[in-house]
Amino acid sequence: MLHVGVIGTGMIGQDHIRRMTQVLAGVEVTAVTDVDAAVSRRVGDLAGATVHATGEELIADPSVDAVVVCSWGPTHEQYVLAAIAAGKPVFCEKPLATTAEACLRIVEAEAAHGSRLVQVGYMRRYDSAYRELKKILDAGDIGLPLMMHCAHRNASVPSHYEKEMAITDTAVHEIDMVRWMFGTEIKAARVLVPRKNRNGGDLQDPLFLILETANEVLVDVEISVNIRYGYDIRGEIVGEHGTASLGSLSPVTVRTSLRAADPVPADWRERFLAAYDVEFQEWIDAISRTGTPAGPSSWDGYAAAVVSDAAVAALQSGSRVEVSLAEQPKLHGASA
Ligand code: NAD
Ligand code: ISE
Repeated sequence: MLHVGVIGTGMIGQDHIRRMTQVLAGVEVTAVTDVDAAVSRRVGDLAGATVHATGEELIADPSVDAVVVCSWGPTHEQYVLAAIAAGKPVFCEKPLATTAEACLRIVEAEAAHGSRLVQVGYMRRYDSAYRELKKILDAGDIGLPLMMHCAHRNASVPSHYEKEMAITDTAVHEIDMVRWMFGTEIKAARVLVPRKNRNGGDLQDPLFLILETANEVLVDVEISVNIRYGYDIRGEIVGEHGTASLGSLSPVTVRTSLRAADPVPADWRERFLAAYDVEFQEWIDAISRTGTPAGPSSWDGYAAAVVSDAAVAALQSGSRVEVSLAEQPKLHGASA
């Protein structure tokens, strides 16, 4: 049985605690913490977990074998570094940290530790539709990939959501997915800005992000975060002699009153429900078997942050911005 401590008991923290206590096997949530003590007390009592005053106290708790970080992005670095210092595996929700420099500090601390401890919550890699798309691509069924068209649409976003978060918090999922899907780094980013959605207040919404991969695939991502009608994630790869796209979201279409309708998910919890389950079960199994995670690494978290920084710079300057990565440590695949 893997004993897990969860830092941050907000929306996704509660959802991951629910799946670890009610859905998945081989795991027990033994400790929780949140800066909002009332929330962590309520969530901890429900889960039958010890409630700690701070993340550091939770990490030091001997009843915690592994740590899950679900607090706000700017707090991720301190907790991931503390878990590495304690030698405990740590699953960190995306983004790994909010700056590329902070992500690099995590990569370096893990490399100095000498074995992998960190996994980042890029759950699209566990979604059955994205996995099928990659299988088709890798089998060569549509020829070499040339382009990919994506859309990342949120019905709405919380009031603390700022302009750059369309890239650093939202499109960062496509940035990670593209690196994984095409098995290559992203070399440059551009951002085009259409007229504003009047639902978006001060936000520059939508945005049109263009990524260039190192092997010359062009990827466009429409990022709309106030589209009202629901949560809609799209992706179509254009190959040399065919295309492959994420399918319809619903196994059932309802036809009535001269209309045909597919339900649209309300938010990420509904759309990626099964992907989060698979992501966590694979993480629990890997840590229980080997003590080492096998999913998206701190290097993946770092690379996504560097590309998202380049995209933010492209948004601010209106120009094409090249991506420049640090040297990859041996632990993450660089050859000696
Ligand atoms: P949220 O605001 O609902 O919850 C965050 C919680 O962290 C809050 O309860 C807050 O009090 C707590 N917190 C803040 N600072 C803290 C600290 N120093 N120590 C302990 N707790 C602290 O936000 P959320 O939507 O649950 O997002 C949390 C993280 O999960 C973010 O990094 C976000 O990007 C990520 N996320 C990922 C996905 C995904 O699809 N993988 C979806 C949503 C959110
Ligand atoms: C949120 O943090 C997520 O990660 C969701 O998957 C994404 O769709 C949303 O835009 C983010 O704010």
